[in-house]
Amino acid sequence: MIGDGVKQAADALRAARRVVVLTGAGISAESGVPTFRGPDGLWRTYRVEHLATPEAFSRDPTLVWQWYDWRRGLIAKVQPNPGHAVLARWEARWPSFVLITQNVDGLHPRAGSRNILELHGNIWKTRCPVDGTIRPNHDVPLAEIPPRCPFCGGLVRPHIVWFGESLDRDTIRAAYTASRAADVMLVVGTSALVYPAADLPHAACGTGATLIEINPDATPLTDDAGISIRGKAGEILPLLDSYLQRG
Ligand code: BV8
Repeated sequence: MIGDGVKQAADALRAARRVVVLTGAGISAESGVPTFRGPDGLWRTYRVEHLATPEAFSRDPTLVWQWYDWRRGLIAKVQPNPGHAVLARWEARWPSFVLITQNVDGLHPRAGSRNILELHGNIWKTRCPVDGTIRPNHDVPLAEIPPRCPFCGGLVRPHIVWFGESLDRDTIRAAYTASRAADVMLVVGTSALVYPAADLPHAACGTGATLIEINPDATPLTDDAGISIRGKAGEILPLLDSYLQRG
């Protein structure tokens, strides 16, 4: 029963001092941002190897930037949902609270979260491959496709981690440190298929954290989750928050 899971989760969170949350595309689904592997997911329509790899970008930077420009246009029209808002409020609730997200949509910072580890980058930033400069870019649509570095004139890329690329070392290290120190790890809206992000819950469990999963579907993490709540983030997180408020 959802109610029992939510009550159990509230009890575990109330007793915790160090809380880590790992989010995936599912937390943005109720805002209207398509997920990747769901029935209407992006990877159903597009071939990931044609768009989200460094090889795709060097082969056809215009096509890759057209895809990101389309996604940016879509994300610019949506708002964070109640699930994002709860996680933003929770930042001040525990002595240690770290939000780790796989999402590149920027909806967590827009909802007010500040202490965020963006494992896969951010669709609202570009990076110059020549000098590595990362710049915010919120133009919708993009002023030029493909966009160029204002400094060196070279092609800039999305500041996003593509398949086959390593994550930022400091970011993934901080994510593992937070996961290993956690009393509770809440995993919300991820299919838990992409590594190394999908390894973080195992790292948390390995050092004794209670794992709570919120997802309408089962995932490879479900069997390891001490508490698994079958539901939507935008509904379950506010419900969980109300249980926590009751004390
Ligand atoms: C790396 C950027 C070192 C693009 C992304 C074999 C085994 C293990 C690993 C590998 C392997 N072969 C290759 C690898 C490594 C590879 C990998 O993990 N591949 C997987 C697919 C097998 N990983 C990498 O390449 C990473 N780098 O490992 O470097 C290296 C180097 C070379 C070779 C090997 C290793 C880089 C990974 C980052 C890739 N970039 N995106 C872009 O976004 O534009 S990943 C992509 O998937 C997304 O960014 C997203 O962040 C990520 C995870 O997806 P989810 O967020 O989970 O979304 P999904 O749609 O899958 O699921 C949504 C979930 O929400 C579902 O469960 C659904 O039920 C649920 N849901 C739906 N509605 C709701 C909901 N939940 C709650 N509420 C709702 N309302």
